[in-house]
Amino acid sequence: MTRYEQAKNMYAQLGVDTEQAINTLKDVTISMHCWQGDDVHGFDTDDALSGGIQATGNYPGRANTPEQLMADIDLALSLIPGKTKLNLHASYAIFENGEHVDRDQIRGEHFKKWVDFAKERNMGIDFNPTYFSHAMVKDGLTLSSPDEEVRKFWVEHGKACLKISEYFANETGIPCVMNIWIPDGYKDIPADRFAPRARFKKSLDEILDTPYDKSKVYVTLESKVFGIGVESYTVGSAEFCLSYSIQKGITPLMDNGHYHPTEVVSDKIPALLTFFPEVALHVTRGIRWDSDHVVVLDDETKEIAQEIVRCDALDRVYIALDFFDASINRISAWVTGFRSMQKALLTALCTPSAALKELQDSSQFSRKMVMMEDCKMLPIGDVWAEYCRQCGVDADNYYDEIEKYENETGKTIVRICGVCGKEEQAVSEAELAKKYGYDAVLLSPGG
Ligand code: RNT
Ligand code: ZN
Repeated sequence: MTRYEQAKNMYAQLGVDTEQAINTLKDVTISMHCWQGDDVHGFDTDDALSGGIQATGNYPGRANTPEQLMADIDLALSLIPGKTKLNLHASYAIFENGEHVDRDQIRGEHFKKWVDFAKERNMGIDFNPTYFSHAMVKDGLTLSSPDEEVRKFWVEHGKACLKISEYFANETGIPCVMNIWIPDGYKDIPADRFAPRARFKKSLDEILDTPYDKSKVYVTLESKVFGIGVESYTVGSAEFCLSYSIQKGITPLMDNGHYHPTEVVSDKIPALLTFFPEVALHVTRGIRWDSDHVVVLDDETKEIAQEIVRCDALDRVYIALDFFDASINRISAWVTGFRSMQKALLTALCTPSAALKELQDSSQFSRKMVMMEDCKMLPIGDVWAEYCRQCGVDADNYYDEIEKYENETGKTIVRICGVCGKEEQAVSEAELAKKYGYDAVLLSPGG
């Protein structure tokens, strides 16, 4: 008997059908955030990342062009089992022939290359208006700004993004989840907490009252508790976003980096599913703050997956990942994050949930605890290996291939010898590239 066959029997004794679990997992779509590949830079402005979020680290190999980003995504996709969807930000518009329009004017055609890319790979596309890293973010405010010119600009951006989302859905034949997140807030104690929220509501109404095809575009609203530079107050708080979503009939999005450190999104999933037909997630890993570390197979990721599965809500939860670690190989970060989320889901699907629920309902709490702990020792790794085998990817060691690509593409290159052939002190990729007129700069591994 193979290891998988042995594992399958062990699970069967608990009433778990591993084949069914594997097949179910194959059908779960997880949305792939393009912004992990280039530290949330995008292609439409040279503005530094703003909005209270930060990508830290200077590992070489950041994608600088759409072509590089697409190639990087392709390698990641080849190492990720299961179904994915492309998750784009508006800032990843691709302008051609010298054309450039501002974010209030962008149209579907500026994303045609992404549509071609997605269609060739049978992927749907999710979308995000980009309310950060832009000159029209005035004093950190967008849709809640008291400056009508600013507020209107961003309302127009939201409307433009709804149209683009419709275009994605029409082109791919797959509905587009469009997520709205704004960074608006204040560093210090506000003198007025109400008016900014009233303006945010008005702006959202103006965007969403513009007709759009609700059968093709699913709008979600992401809340946040604080950001770097907006520590005292965020306009789009949890209560604001939940209340707005339920009133407007849109979907709330929970990013598990966006709550106080002892709050857990896993517990919030069943609470929201009681009231909302659908719930959306940004799965991430915050360390001490919303640090957006790569998702790994930790307790909360497992518990989030358990809740989705226990609630029988795989078709009611839109799962997207949201992290950006610039301190390690970015393709590896994607693959590890995706595999971790899938491992968590597989573990949940291989849990005898019906039996555990029965123990809870009959107040057999000691037995429930024993069974939960026993489940932790089950050979889930063998089921994972079988899932990977069936999906045509290796269960482990995927880093070798990434390293090979890293060496071949030359994006991760050697530190430039400048003029005299000596090693140059690396400042930043961009700075060196500018200095020497290269597209990408040569940095020594680890340098
Ligand atoms: C920021 C939010 C938001 C962004 C992306 C880039 O805190 O999590 O989702 O990370 O839109
Ligand atoms: Zn997020």
